[in-house]
Amino acid sequence: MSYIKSIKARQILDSRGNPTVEVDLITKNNVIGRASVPSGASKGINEAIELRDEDNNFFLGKGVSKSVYNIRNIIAPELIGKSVLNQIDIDNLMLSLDGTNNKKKLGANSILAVSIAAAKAASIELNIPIYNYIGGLYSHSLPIPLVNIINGGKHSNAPIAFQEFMIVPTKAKNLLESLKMIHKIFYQLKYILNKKGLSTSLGDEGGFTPNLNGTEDVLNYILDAIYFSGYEPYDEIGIAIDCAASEFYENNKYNYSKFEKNTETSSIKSREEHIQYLSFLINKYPIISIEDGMDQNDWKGWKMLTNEIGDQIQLVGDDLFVTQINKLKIGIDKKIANSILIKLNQVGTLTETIDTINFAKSNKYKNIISHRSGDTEDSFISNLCVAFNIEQIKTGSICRSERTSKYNELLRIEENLGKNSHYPKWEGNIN
Ligand code: 2PG
Ligand code: MG
Repeated sequence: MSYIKSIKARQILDSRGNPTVEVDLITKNNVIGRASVPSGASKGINEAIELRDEDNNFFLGKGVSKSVYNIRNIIAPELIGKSVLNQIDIDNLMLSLDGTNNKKKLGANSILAVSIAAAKAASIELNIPIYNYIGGLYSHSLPIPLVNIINGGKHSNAPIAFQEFMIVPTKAKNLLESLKMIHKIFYQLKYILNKKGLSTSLGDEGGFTPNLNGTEDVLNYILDAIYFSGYEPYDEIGIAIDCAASEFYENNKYNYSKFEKNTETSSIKSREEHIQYLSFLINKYPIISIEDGMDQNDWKGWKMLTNEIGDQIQLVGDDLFVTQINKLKIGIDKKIANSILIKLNQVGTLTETIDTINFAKSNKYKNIISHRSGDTEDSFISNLCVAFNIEQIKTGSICRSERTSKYNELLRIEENLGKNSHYPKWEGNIN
Protein backbone atom coordinates (compact mmCIF):
# COMPACT_ATOMS: atom_id res chain seq x y z
CA MET A 1 0.00 0.00 0.00
CA SER A 2 1.16 3.50 -0.81
CA TYR A 3 0.38 5.63 2.21
CA ILE A 4 0.29 9.39 2.42
CA LYS A 5 3.13 10.47 4.69
CA SER A 6 2.79 14.24 4.67
CA ILE A 7 1.11 17.12 2.89
CA LYS A 8 2.83 20.46 2.45
CA ALA A 9 0.94 23.56 1.35
CA ARG A 10 2.24 26.99 0.38
CA GLN A 11 1.32 30.20 -1.39
CA ILE A 12 2.80 30.72 -4.84
CA LEU A 13 1.96 33.28 -7.54
CA ASP A 14 -0.30 32.72 -10.54
CA SER A 15 0.09 34.27 -14.00
CA ARG A 16 -1.54 37.52 -12.87
CA GLY A 17 0.78 37.75 -9.88
CA ASN A 18 -1.94 36.81 -7.40
CA PRO A 19 -1.30 34.21 -4.73
CA THR A 20 -2.60 30.72 -5.26
CA VAL A 21 -2.24 27.39 -3.47
CA GLU A 22 0.40 24.78 -4.20
CA VAL A 23 0.48 21.39 -2.52
CA ASP A 24 3.17 18.73 -2.27
CA LEU A 25 1.65 15.42 -1.25
CA ILE A 26 4.36 13.00 -0.15
CA THR A 27 3.97 9.25 0.21
CA LYS A 28 5.78 6.81 2.48
CA ASN A 29 8.01 5.92 -0.47
CA ASN A 30 8.95 9.61 -0.69
CA VAL A 31 7.13 10.11 -3.94
CA ILE A 32 5.95 13.71 -4.38
CA GLY A 33 2.77 14.75 -6.18
CA ARG A 34 2.78 18.51 -6.72
CA ALA A 35 -0.25 20.52 -7.83
CA SER A 36 -1.23 24.18 -8.00
CA VAL A 37 -4.64 25.63 -8.75
CA PRO A 38 -5.71 28.32 -11.23
CA SER A 39 -8.12 31.20 -10.72
CA GLY A 40 -10.77 32.81 -12.94
CA ALA A 41 -11.64 36.46 -13.58
CA SER A 42 -15.04 35.98 -15.19
CA LYS A 43 -16.40 33.50 -12.69
CA GLY A 44 -19.81 31.87 -12.71
CA ILE A 45 -21.90 32.73 -9.66
CA ASN A 46 -22.44 29.03 -8.92
CA GLU A 47 -18.79 28.03 -8.90
CA ALA A 48 -17.37 26.32 -5.83
CA ILE A 49 -15.90 28.93 -3.51
CA GLU A 50 -12.28 29.97 -3.83
CA LEU A 51 -11.09 30.91 -0.35
CA ARG A 52 -9.20 34.22 -0.16
CA ASP A 53 -7.92 36.02 2.93
CA GLU A 54 -9.73 39.31 2.13
CA ASP A 55 -7.00 41.14 4.05
CA ASN A 56 -6.26 44.28 2.05
CA ASN A 57 -2.83 44.65 3.62
CA PHE A 58 -1.73 41.36 2.12
CA PHE A 59 -1.68 41.03 -1.69
CA LEU A 60 -4.71 43.36 -1.89
CA GLY A 61 -6.92 40.82 -0.15
CA LYS A 62 -5.98 38.02 -2.53
CA GLY A 63 -3.76 36.04 -0.17
CA VAL A 64 -4.60 32.35 0.32
CA SER A 65 -3.07 31.77 3.74
CA LYS A 66 -6.42 30.59 5.14
CA SER A 67 -6.52 27.94 2.44
CA VAL A 68 -2.96 26.88 3.26
CA TYR A 69 -3.91 26.77 6.93
CA ASN A 70 -6.91 24.54 6.19
CA ILE A 71 -4.79 22.10 4.22
CA ARG A 72 -2.13 21.90 6.92
CA ASN A 73 -4.43 21.72 9.92
CA ILE A 74 -7.71 20.21 8.78
CA ILE A 75 -7.11 18.15 5.64
CA ALA A 76 -3.59 16.79 6.18
CA PRO A 77 -4.17 15.23 9.64
CA GLU A 78 -7.12 13.26 8.24
CA LEU A 79 -5.39 12.07 5.08
CA ILE A 80 -2.04 11.09 6.52
CA GLY A 81 -1.82 7.30 6.74
CA LYS A 82 -4.49 6.77 4.07
CA SER A 83 -3.78 5.07 0.74
CA VAL A 84 -2.92 7.53 -2.03
CA LEU A 85 -4.37 5.08 -4.53
CA ASN A 86 -7.96 5.61 -3.56
CA GLN A 87 -8.87 8.91 -5.17
CA ILE A 88 -12.59 8.60 -4.51
CA ASP A 89 -12.05 8.03 -0.78
CA ILE A 90 -9.61 10.93 -0.60
CA ASP A 91 -12.04 13.29 -2.34
CA ASN A 92 -15.04 12.10 -0.34
CA LEU A 93 -13.17 12.54 2.90
CA MET A 94 -12.38 16.15 2.00
CA LEU A 95 -16.02 16.73 1.01
CA SER A 96 -17.18 15.50 4.39
CA LEU A 97 -14.58 17.62 6.21
CA ASP A 98 -15.90 20.64 4.36
CA GLY A 99 -19.55 19.74 4.81
CA THR A 100 -20.98 22.61 2.75
CA ASN A 101 -22.54 22.44 -0.70
CA ASN A 102 -20.10 24.89 -2.29
CA LYS A 103 -16.87 24.14 -0.38
CA LYS A 104 -16.94 27.49 1.35
CA LYS A 105 -15.58 26.14 4.62
CA LEU A 106 -12.27 24.71 3.44
CA GLY A 107 -12.18 26.38 0.01
CA ALA A 108 -12.36 24.67 -3.38
CA ASN A 109 -8.79 25.85 -3.98
CA SER A 110 -7.57 23.98 -0.87
CA ILE A 111 -9.47 20.78 -1.71
CA LEU A 112 -8.59 20.74 -5.40
CA ALA A 113 -4.86 21.23 -4.84
CA VAL A 114 -4.81 18.16 -2.59
CA SER A 115 -7.07 16.18 -4.91
CA ILE A 116 -4.81 16.68 -7.95
CA ALA A 117 -1.60 16.23 -5.95
CA ALA A 118 -2.92 12.86 -4.77
CA ALA A 119 -3.64 11.69 -8.32
CA LYS A 120 -0.18 12.76 -9.44
CA ALA A 121 1.53 11.03 -6.53
CA ALA A 122 -0.47 7.87 -7.18
CA SER A 123 0.59 7.76 -10.82
CA ILE A 124 4.24 8.08 -9.80
CA GLU A 125 3.81 5.35 -7.17
CA LEU A 126 2.47 3.04 -9.89
CA ASN A 127 5.04 4.26 -12.39
CA ILE A 128 2.48 4.97 -15.09
CA PRO A 129 1.61 8.23 -16.88
CA ILE A 130 -0.98 10.40 -15.13
CA TYR A 131 -3.39 10.04 -18.05
CA ASN A 132 -3.25 6.24 -17.82
CA TYR A 133 -3.66 6.29 -14.05
CA ILE A 134 -6.80 8.39 -14.34
CA GLY A 135 -8.28 7.05 -17.56
CA GLY A 136 -6.98 3.49 -17.94
CA LEU A 137 -5.42 1.63 -20.80
CA TYR A 138 -7.51 3.17 -23.57
CA SER A 139 -6.33 6.76 -22.96
CA HIS A 140 -4.64 7.58 -26.23
CA SER A 141 -6.35 10.50 -27.97
CA LEU A 142 -5.03 14.09 -28.05
CA PRO A 143 -7.34 17.13 -28.02
CA ILE A 144 -7.77 19.75 -30.75
CA PRO A 145 -6.69 23.13 -29.30
CA LEU A 146 -8.99 26.17 -29.30
CA VAL A 147 -6.29 28.82 -29.26
CA ASN A 148 -6.95 32.33 -28.04
CA ILE A 149 -5.58 35.08 -30.27
CA ILE A 150 -7.61 38.14 -29.22
CA ASN A 151 -8.59 38.93 -25.63
CA GLY A 152 -11.54 41.20 -24.87
CA GLY A 153 -14.09 41.45 -22.06
CA LYS A 154 -12.65 41.13 -18.59
CA HIS A 155 -9.36 39.69 -19.84
CA SER A 156 -7.95 42.87 -21.32
CA ASN A 157 -8.65 46.58 -21.74
CA ALA A 158 -9.38 46.21 -25.45
CA PRO A 159 -12.81 47.72 -26.12
CA ILE A 160 -14.47 44.45 -27.14
CA ALA A 161 -17.47 42.96 -25.34
CA PHE A 162 -16.80 39.32 -26.21
CA GLN A 163 -14.07 37.86 -24.04
CA GLU A 164 -12.20 35.37 -26.23
CA PHE A 165 -11.60 34.93 -29.95
CA MET A 166 -9.96 31.60 -30.75
CA ILE A 167 -8.80 29.77 -33.84
CA VAL A 168 -9.24 26.03 -34.26
CA PRO A 169 -7.36 23.83 -36.73
CA THR A 170 -10.10 21.44 -37.80
CA LYS A 171 -8.21 18.92 -39.87
CA ALA A 172 -4.59 18.88 -38.78
CA LYS A 173 -2.88 15.51 -38.71
CA ASN A 174 -1.38 15.89 -35.26
CA LEU A 175 -0.87 18.39 -32.45
CA LEU A 176 2.42 19.73 -33.72
CA GLU A 177 0.88 20.48 -37.09
CA SER A 178 -2.01 22.26 -35.35
CA LEU A 179 0.42 24.40 -33.40
CA LYS A 180 2.41 25.14 -36.54
CA MET A 181 -0.75 26.45 -38.24
CA ILE A 182 -1.70 28.50 -35.21
CA HIS A 183 1.81 29.92 -35.00
CA LYS A 184 1.65 31.10 -38.61
CA ILE A 185 -1.71 32.80 -38.12
CA PHE A 186 -0.69 34.30 -34.77
CA TYR A 187 2.37 35.98 -36.29
CA GLN A 188 0.45 36.99 -39.41
CA LEU A 189 -2.08 38.69 -37.17
CA LYS A 190 0.70 40.40 -35.24
CA TYR A 191 2.16 41.66 -38.53
CA ILE A 192 -1.19 43.01 -39.74
CA LEU A 193 -1.93 44.73 -36.43
CA ASN A 194 1.55 46.24 -36.37
CA LYS A 195 1.19 47.56 -39.89
CA LYS A 196 -2.03 49.32 -38.90
CA GLY A 197 -0.29 50.86 -35.90
CA LEU A 198 -2.40 48.80 -33.49
CA SER A 199 -1.14 47.43 -30.19
CA THR A 200 0.28 43.91 -30.12
CA SER A 201 0.51 43.69 -26.36
CA LEU A 202 -1.05 40.65 -24.77
CA GLY A 203 -4.01 40.07 -22.47
CA ASP A 204 -4.45 37.67 -19.59
CA GLU A 205 -4.59 34.57 -21.78
CA GLY A 206 -1.82 35.61 -24.16
CA GLY A 207 -3.99 36.86 -27.05
CA PHE A 208 -3.59 40.35 -28.55
CA THR A 209 -5.55 43.28 -27.15
CA PRO A 210 -5.86 45.76 -30.03
CA ASN A 211 -8.05 48.83 -30.01
CA LEU A 212 -10.41 47.49 -32.68
CA ASN A 213 -13.79 48.75 -33.76
CA GLY A 214 -16.05 46.07 -32.27
CA THR A 215 -16.74 42.39 -32.86
CA GLU A 216 -16.87 42.33 -36.65
CA ASP A 217 -13.66 44.29 -36.91
CA VAL A 218 -12.00 41.63 -34.74
CA LEU A 219 -13.41 38.83 -36.89
CA ASN A 220 -12.31 40.56 -40.10
CA TYR A 221 -8.74 40.85 -38.81
CA ILE A 222 -8.74 37.18 -37.83
CA LEU A 223 -10.13 36.19 -41.22
CA ASP A 224 -7.41 38.20 -42.97
CA ALA A 225 -4.75 36.53 -40.85
CA ILE A 226 -6.15 33.10 -41.79
CA TYR A 227 -6.26 33.94 -45.52
CA PHE A 228 -2.83 35.57 -45.64
CA SER A 229 -1.38 32.53 -43.90
CA GLY A 230 -2.64 30.45 -46.79
CA TYR A 231 -5.36 28.55 -44.93
CA GLU A 232 -8.98 27.96 -45.85
CA PRO A 233 -11.48 29.27 -43.30
CA TYR A 234 -13.97 26.56 -42.27
CA ASP A 235 -12.11 23.80 -44.08
CA GLU A 236 -8.83 24.15 -42.24
CA ILE A 237 -9.38 26.79 -39.58
CA GLY A 238 -12.56 27.56 -37.68
CA ILE A 239 -13.21 30.39 -35.24
CA ALA A 240 -14.46 29.86 -31.68
CA ILE A 241 -15.80 32.64 -29.47
CA ASP A 242 -16.37 32.88 -25.74
CA CYS A 243 -18.86 35.72 -25.33
CA ALA A 244 -18.74 35.37 -21.53
CA ALA A 245 -22.14 37.04 -21.80
CA SER A 246 -22.78 37.04 -18.03
CA GLU A 247 -20.19 39.82 -17.82
CA PHE A 248 -22.27 42.27 -19.84
CA TYR A 249 -25.81 41.15 -19.01
CA GLU A 250 -27.46 44.01 -17.14
CA ASN A 251 -31.13 44.67 -16.42
CA ASN A 252 -32.24 41.81 -18.68
CA LYS A 253 -30.27 43.24 -21.59
CA TYR A 254 -27.02 42.43 -23.32
CA ASN A 255 -25.06 45.62 -22.82
CA TYR A 256 -22.10 45.49 -25.23
CA SER A 257 -21.31 49.10 -24.42
CA LYS A 258 -20.19 48.07 -20.94
CA PHE A 259 -16.90 47.13 -22.64
CA GLU A 260 -17.27 48.91 -25.98
CA LYS A 261 -17.32 52.68 -26.16
CA ASN A 262 -17.72 54.25 -29.59
CA THR A 263 -17.24 51.01 -31.52
CA GLU A 264 -19.36 49.96 -34.44
CA THR A 265 -20.98 47.18 -32.42
CA SER A 266 -21.38 49.07 -29.15
CA SER A 267 -25.06 48.79 -28.22
CA ILE A 268 -27.55 47.55 -25.69
CA LYS A 269 -29.40 44.58 -27.12
CA SER A 270 -32.52 42.77 -26.02
CA ARG A 271 -32.28 38.99 -25.65
CA GLU A 272 -33.83 38.57 -29.11
CA GLU A 273 -31.55 41.13 -30.77
CA HIS A 274 -28.48 39.56 -29.19
CA ILE A 275 -29.48 36.09 -30.46
CA GLN A 276 -30.15 37.49 -33.92
CA TYR A 277 -26.72 39.09 -33.87
CA LEU A 278 -25.00 35.80 -32.96
CA SER A 279 -26.96 34.09 -35.69
CA PHE A 280 -25.87 36.78 -38.17
CA LEU A 281 -22.25 36.32 -37.11
CA ILE A 282 -22.22 32.56 -37.63
CA ASN A 283 -23.63 33.03 -41.11
CA LYS A 284 -21.03 35.62 -42.06
CA TYR A 285 -17.92 34.13 -40.44
CA PRO A 286 -16.43 30.64 -40.08
CA ILE A 287 -17.56 30.36 -36.45
CA ILE A 288 -17.81 26.76 -35.28
CA SER A 289 -18.25 27.23 -31.53
CA ILE A 290 -19.81 29.81 -29.21
CA GLU A 291 -19.29 29.58 -25.45
CA ASP A 292 -21.51 31.38 -22.94
CA GLY A 293 -23.48 33.09 -25.67
CA MET A 294 -26.11 33.94 -23.05
CA ASP A 295 -26.07 34.98 -19.39
CA GLN A 296 -25.74 32.21 -16.76
CA ASN A 297 -29.28 32.80 -15.44
CA ASP A 298 -30.95 33.48 -18.77
CA TRP A 299 -32.17 29.92 -19.32
CA LYS A 300 -34.94 31.23 -21.52
CA GLY A 301 -32.40 32.98 -23.74
CA TRP A 302 -30.23 29.85 -23.79
CA LYS A 303 -33.19 27.82 -24.98
CA MET A 304 -33.93 30.32 -27.73
CA LEU A 305 -30.28 30.42 -28.80
CA THR A 306 -30.10 26.61 -28.87
CA ASN A 307 -33.27 26.43 -30.96
CA GLU A 308 -31.92 29.07 -33.30
CA ILE A 309 -28.37 27.82 -33.97
CA GLY A 310 -27.76 24.73 -31.79
CA ASP A 311 -27.97 22.41 -34.78
CA GLN A 312 -25.41 24.44 -36.72
CA ILE A 313 -22.56 24.99 -34.30
CA GLN A 314 -21.14 23.94 -30.95
CA LEU A 315 -22.80 25.82 -28.06
CA VAL A 316 -20.76 25.56 -24.89
CA GLY A 317 -22.01 26.13 -21.35
CA ASP A 318 -19.32 27.46 -19.01
CA ASP A 319 -20.78 29.83 -16.38
CA LEU A 320 -24.09 28.11 -17.16
CA PHE A 321 -23.02 24.62 -16.04
CA VAL A 322 -19.98 25.41 -13.83
CA THR A 323 -18.76 21.80 -14.32
CA GLN A 324 -21.52 20.63 -11.98
CA ILE A 325 -23.62 17.62 -12.75
CA ASN A 326 -26.86 19.04 -11.34
CA LYS A 327 -26.63 22.13 -13.56
CA LEU A 328 -25.70 20.06 -16.59
CA LYS A 329 -28.66 17.82 -15.93
CA ILE A 330 -31.02 20.79 -16.17
CA GLY A 331 -29.43 21.75 -19.49
CA ILE A 332 -29.75 18.23 -20.86
CA ASP A 333 -33.35 17.91 -19.73
CA LYS A 334 -34.26 21.24 -21.34
CA LYS A 335 -32.13 20.55 -24.42
CA ILE A 336 -30.01 23.63 -23.82
CA ALA A 337 -26.53 23.98 -25.38
CA ASN A 338 -24.76 20.89 -26.71
CA SER A 339 -21.35 21.03 -24.98
CA ILE A 340 -19.81 21.76 -21.61
CA LEU A 341 -16.64 23.53 -20.56
CA ILE A 342 -14.80 21.56 -17.88
CA LYS A 343 -12.87 23.50 -15.24
CA LEU A 344 -11.72 21.51 -12.23
CA ASN A 345 -11.86 24.46 -9.88
CA GLN A 346 -15.50 25.24 -10.67
CA VAL A 347 -16.44 22.06 -8.83
CA GLY A 348 -13.36 21.41 -6.68
CA THR A 349 -12.39 17.71 -6.77
CA LEU A 350 -11.08 15.37 -9.43
CA THR A 351 -13.80 12.82 -8.66
CA GLU A 352 -16.65 15.27 -9.21
CA THR A 353 -15.01 16.54 -12.39
CA ILE A 354 -14.83 12.99 -13.76
CA ASP A 355 -18.48 12.45 -12.82
CA THR A 356 -19.45 15.49 -14.87
CA ILE A 357 -17.28 14.47 -17.84
CA ASN A 358 -18.84 11.02 -17.89
CA PHE A 359 -22.35 12.37 -17.50
CA ALA A 360 -21.80 14.74 -20.45
CA LYS A 361 -20.40 11.91 -22.55
CA SER A 362 -23.25 9.58 -21.83
CA ASN A 363 -25.68 12.30 -22.89
CA LYS A 364 -23.75 13.12 -26.06
CA TYR A 365 -22.67 16.56 -24.87
CA LYS A 366 -19.10 17.40 -25.88
CA ASN A 367 -16.51 18.09 -23.19
CA ILE A 368 -13.95 20.87 -23.60
CA ILE A 369 -11.26 20.91 -20.92
CA SER A 370 -10.28 24.43 -19.92
CA HIS A 371 -7.62 26.50 -18.17
CA ARG A 372 -8.48 29.66 -16.17
CA SER A 373 -7.44 33.18 -17.06
CA GLY A 374 -5.17 33.23 -14.00
CA ASP A 375 -3.19 30.03 -14.32
CA THR A 376 0.05 28.37 -13.26
CA GLU A 377 2.72 26.15 -14.80
CA ASP A 378 0.75 23.08 -13.68
CA SER A 379 -0.19 21.07 -16.77
CA PHE A 380 -2.55 18.56 -15.17
CA ILE A 381 -5.44 19.48 -17.51
CA SER A 382 -3.48 18.12 -20.48
CA ASN A 383 -3.38 14.73 -18.79
CA LEU A 384 -7.07 14.99 -17.93
CA CYS A 385 -7.88 15.48 -21.63
CA VAL A 386 -5.97 12.43 -22.75
CA ALA A 387 -7.24 10.35 -19.83
CA PHE A 388 -10.77 10.53 -21.21
CA ASN A 389 -9.90 10.94 -24.92
CA ILE A 390 -11.50 14.38 -24.84
CA GLU A 391 -11.45 16.04 -28.22
CA GLN A 392 -10.95 19.68 -27.31
CA ILE A 393 -8.80 21.78 -25.00
CA LYS A 394 -9.00 25.52 -24.41
CA THR A 395 -5.81 26.73 -22.83
CA GLY A 396 -5.06 30.19 -24.17
CA SER A 397 -2.56 31.51 -26.65
CA ILE A 398 0.63 29.84 -27.88
CA CYS A 399 2.72 32.21 -25.82
CA ARG A 400 3.15 32.80 -22.07
CA SER A 401 4.51 29.87 -20.14
CA GLU A 402 1.41 29.11 -18.07
CA ARG A 403 -0.37 28.48 -21.40
CA THR A 404 2.45 26.73 -23.26
CA SER A 405 3.01 24.39 -20.30
CA LYS A 406 -0.26 22.69 -21.29
CA TYR A 407 0.61 22.43 -25.00
CA ASN A 408 4.12 21.24 -24.15
CA GLU A 409 2.78 18.52 -21.88
CA LEU A 410 0.47 17.40 -24.69
CA LEU A 411 3.43 17.24 -27.07
CA ARG A 412 5.26 15.03 -24.56
CA ILE A 413 2.21 12.81 -24.21
CA GLU A 414 1.86 12.57 -27.99
CA GLU A 415 5.49 11.49 -28.21
CA ASN A 416 5.04 9.04 -25.37
CA LEU A 417 2.01 7.44 -27.00
CA GLY A 418 3.94 7.12 -30.25
CA LYS A 419 2.15 5.25 -33.00
CA ASN A 420 -0.80 4.55 -30.72
CA SER A 421 -1.64 8.21 -30.36
CA HIS A 422 -4.80 9.40 -32.04
CA TYR A 423 -5.45 12.95 -33.18
CA PRO A 424 -9.08 13.77 -34.01
CA LYS A 425 -10.58 15.86 -36.79
CA TRP A 426 -13.23 18.39 -35.83
CA GLU A 427 -16.47 16.49 -35.68
CA GLY A 428 -19.99 17.67 -35.97
CA ASN A 429 -21.34 20.66 -37.70
CA ILE A 430 -18.95 23.06 -39.29
CA ASN A 431 -21.59 25.67 -39.76
C1 2PG B 1 -13.62 31.39 -19.40
C2 2PG B 1 -12.33 31.43 -18.62
C3 2PG B 1 -11.16 30.77 -19.25
P1 2PG B 1 -11.95 32.84 -16.51
O1 2PG B 1 -14.49 32.25 -19.22
O2 2PG B 1 -13.85 30.46 -20.14
O3 2PG B 1 -10.86 31.24 -20.53
O4 2PG B 1 -12.05 32.68 -18.12
O5 2PG B 1 -10.92 31.90 -16.06
O6 2PG B 1 -11.58 34.29 -16.30
O7 2PG B 1 -13.31 32.52 -15.98
MG1 MG C 1 -15.93 31.00 -20.54
